[in-house]
Amino acid sequence: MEFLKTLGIEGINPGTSTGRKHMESKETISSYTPTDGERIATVGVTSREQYDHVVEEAHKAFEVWKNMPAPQRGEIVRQIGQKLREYKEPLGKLVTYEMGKIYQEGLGEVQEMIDICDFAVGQSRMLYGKTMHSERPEHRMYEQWHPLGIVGIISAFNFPVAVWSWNAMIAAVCGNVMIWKGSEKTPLCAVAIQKIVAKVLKENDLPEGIFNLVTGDRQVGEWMTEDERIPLISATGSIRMGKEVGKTVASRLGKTILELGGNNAIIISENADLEMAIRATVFGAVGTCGQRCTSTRRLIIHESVYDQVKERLMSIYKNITIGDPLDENTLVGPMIDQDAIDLMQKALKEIEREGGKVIYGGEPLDEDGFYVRPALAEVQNHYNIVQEETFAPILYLMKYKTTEEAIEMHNGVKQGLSSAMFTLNMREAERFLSVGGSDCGIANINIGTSGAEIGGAFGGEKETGGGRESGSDSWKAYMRRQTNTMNWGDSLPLAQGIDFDV
Ligand code: UN1
Repeated sequence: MEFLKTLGIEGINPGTSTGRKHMESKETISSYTPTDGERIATVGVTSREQYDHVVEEAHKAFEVWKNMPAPQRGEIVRQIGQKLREYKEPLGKLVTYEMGKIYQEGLGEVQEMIDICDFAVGQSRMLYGKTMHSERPEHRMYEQWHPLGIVGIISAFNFPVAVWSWNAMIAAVCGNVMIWKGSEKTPLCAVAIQKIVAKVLKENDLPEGIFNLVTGDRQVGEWMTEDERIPLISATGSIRMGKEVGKTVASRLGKTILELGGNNAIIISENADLEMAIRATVFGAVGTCGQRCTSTRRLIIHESVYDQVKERLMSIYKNITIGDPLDENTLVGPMIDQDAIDLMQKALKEIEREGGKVIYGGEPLDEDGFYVRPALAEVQNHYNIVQEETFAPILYLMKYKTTEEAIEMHNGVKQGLSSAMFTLNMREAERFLSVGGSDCGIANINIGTSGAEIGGAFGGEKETGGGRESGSDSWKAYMRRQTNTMNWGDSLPLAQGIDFDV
């Protein structure tokens, strides 16, 4: 595997992955490739002692980093983006090999990192505060944004590198230092990124403690969420995990950015361009083997086009190439592991038990690796199983008659991440985007639910957690706002005209 060598992560990788070689770990976790279930390498698990060391190093690095002008921090991020461009292909391959998404998506994920670097470089000159007119004479009032300190980033296996970058690159230009806990299912991706970033820091004579990596399972995550030295935790993952993180961090009055599960739907209206709708649906439902938080899970189809859509989907699903994700002809790679397959199988049984019908696929393929045939099922929106996010390529088909009914079904779940409507009817489209329409953080017309660009704020409502990452003004969540009032006169007028003479 040439790309492992290029990235300097070939073979067994002892020691903790913080880049501090003198601290070797006793415990290790293994990285497996879902393509055939083989072990690729082992990575050291961060011990409590190492964790505390990392926090101290981060703290020291903050003193350096926060005092650098923001555009100079932007310059470091620019260099990281440049290195990611150089390593785009090997990194894309590693993402594919360790996580299982097809190579096109692996490359896309690295591109997403490059894009956020570019965005963050610009942002480093745009950490704007407002100026206000004071009610008092000879006073000036304005606000400034200061960094928070250490930002804890907990990311999931499905986007093993990009989610870190949306948080880390924005937080970095804001002046924060980072401690990243990647998924224990994709530790090598995190190590590869850490190495690239460490190189840039070294070339610039900056401490590696600006970007830190810790490795491990729940335990390491708990140290972070309980740690008062970390003012902000940004966590991506399941709703169950997010509720725990939210509770723990709230109990110490820390801040969180939560980006949790979705139960994303596409409404296909009778006014849709059906071919476009179907293409978007298939990419949304089977892309990343149904393991994106933005994956299309529910299809709400107008009754007049229901049969047509169902038949087209069945025929496309029959021809989807499933297999080695590094093979350019493959459209669907493996799921992450056996547990993921088991959960999918359980969900398929539940569908039938609740009265639904699996009309296509679902079965694991008889091969090494964790391959399944993506499934189509006819269901009712209120089924318990439909109300849940099953992190697998199962697409639920449902029928509607009126737009009201479609929107009600659409919003009738606990999650609120991404949503889409396919229609060429302007009234219907505007209605979907209006206050009475989709209740999600992302709402699209004539594009699917997944594959959001980094320029917009990414995240969702309800049990999706409410956090926003990436573009727009998401940077504000990584900073503390300070309101400043400056009296340049020689008297001391009080606000609200209060008279207080001493
Ligand atoms: C995720 O699955 O956690 O919109 C994020 C998308 C990607 C990000 C998905 N840009 O599908």
